[in-house]
Amino acid sequence: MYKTIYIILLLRIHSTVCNNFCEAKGEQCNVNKHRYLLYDVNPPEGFNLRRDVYMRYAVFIHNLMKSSIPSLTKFKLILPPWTNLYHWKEQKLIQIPWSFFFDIDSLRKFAPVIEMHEFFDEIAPKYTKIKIDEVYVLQHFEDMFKTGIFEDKMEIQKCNKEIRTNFYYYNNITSDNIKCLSFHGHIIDLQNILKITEARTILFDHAEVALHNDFGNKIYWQARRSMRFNKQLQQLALQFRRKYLNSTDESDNTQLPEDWRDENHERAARGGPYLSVHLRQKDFIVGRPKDVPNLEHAVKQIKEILHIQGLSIVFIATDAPIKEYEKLKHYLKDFFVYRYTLDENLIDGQLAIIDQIICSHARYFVGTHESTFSFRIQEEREIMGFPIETTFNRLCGSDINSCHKPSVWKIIY
Ligand code: GFB
Repeated sequence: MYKTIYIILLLRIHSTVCNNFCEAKGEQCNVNKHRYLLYDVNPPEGFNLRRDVYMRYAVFIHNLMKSSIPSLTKFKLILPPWTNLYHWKEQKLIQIPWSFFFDIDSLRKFAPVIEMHEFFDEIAPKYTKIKIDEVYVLQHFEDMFKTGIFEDKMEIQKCNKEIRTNFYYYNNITSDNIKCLSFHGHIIDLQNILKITEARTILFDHAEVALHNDFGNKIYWQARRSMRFNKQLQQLALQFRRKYLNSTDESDNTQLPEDWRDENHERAARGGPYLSVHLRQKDFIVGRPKDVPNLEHAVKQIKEILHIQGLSIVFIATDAPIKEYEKLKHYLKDFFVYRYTLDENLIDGQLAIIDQIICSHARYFVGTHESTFSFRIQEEREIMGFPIETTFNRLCGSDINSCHKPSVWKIIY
């Protein structure tokens, strides 16, 4: 009896909040209406850091779904389209959906995410303009860097820099309500904003400013495991492995269940009989010679690893220009050297993913110091269950023969 009254009371309170919200907007009220969380990242950031920012917001939304506050459980996360990435050759590529790279159904098994075009369909099927209800441009507290005293807090302040007023390179996505939010802390603190607003669409720009809440724990790894690659890219990588690298999931013991939620934590992956190398060059070779090798020094290290591991096939993933790769191949002429170049119809980001998939299936992997591209390969290998010592390896910088190994980020179930 008391229970029934309590539930009715709760429903009443909820419906009043909802009515206020809908009426204020001049819309017909619908208690089931979704709310939308959008985010975007500092434009120069690369693909693999953006993947990390996605995970922060996916975990955030995943946790909101468990909230006891009904209005917080209505959020969907909008996947920000990929535009003009700094490292992509085709600089005019704009608004590429996530499905080009990832398996969206798999992402949805972790968090309620939708593509931007689905958001358009849901929120404004009849309109040509979208005005985001509230935009918060995250920025660092300038005084914290001056004083060196860092504490978790957030505050609406004057904008430190010029801000964007239309979003995702769409002229028709704007807002009349943009504020700069100085922020230091973890992403969970953003809940405080969502709790006090009834806005239906909220965008956090420069979303990378908010830090992980759950870095490296079970939830983090669930989000990471849900980031399965687009099936077509997986297939292309598999064909290449079969054709050139004598590698299949059956022989390598790298089969994963169809659904990431059925994965287990057995460490039994063997990998294909090849060494994979992620050799990050371009901006890395200029800025970090002590940590990133030039070609000659990379070759010396690759030969040593091939010798120690008893392997004769090497797969190279690199952003080096083709001429540099040809040089490297020449230096390694006593071995079988491969690079993925088969499909000219793929865009840079897709080629990069195929490189990552092939690297992740090798018997032994060596990457580049502090490259997020290499980190993501290490994570794939953790998911497949490779022995630690075949994964967390890096090339040493030019003329340095021995260097610290990368930190080991073990998977948690
Ligand atoms: O992925 P990413 O953020 O890794 O940026 P880092 C590097 C981009 O370069 C990739 C291309 O997304 C690819 O487009 N790329 C790098 C590669 N290595 C390869 C490769 O082996 N194969 C292919 N196909 N493409 C960060 C940048 O780079 O480094 C930041 O994101 C910043 O903006 C920082 O510059 C210093 O972590 O390596």
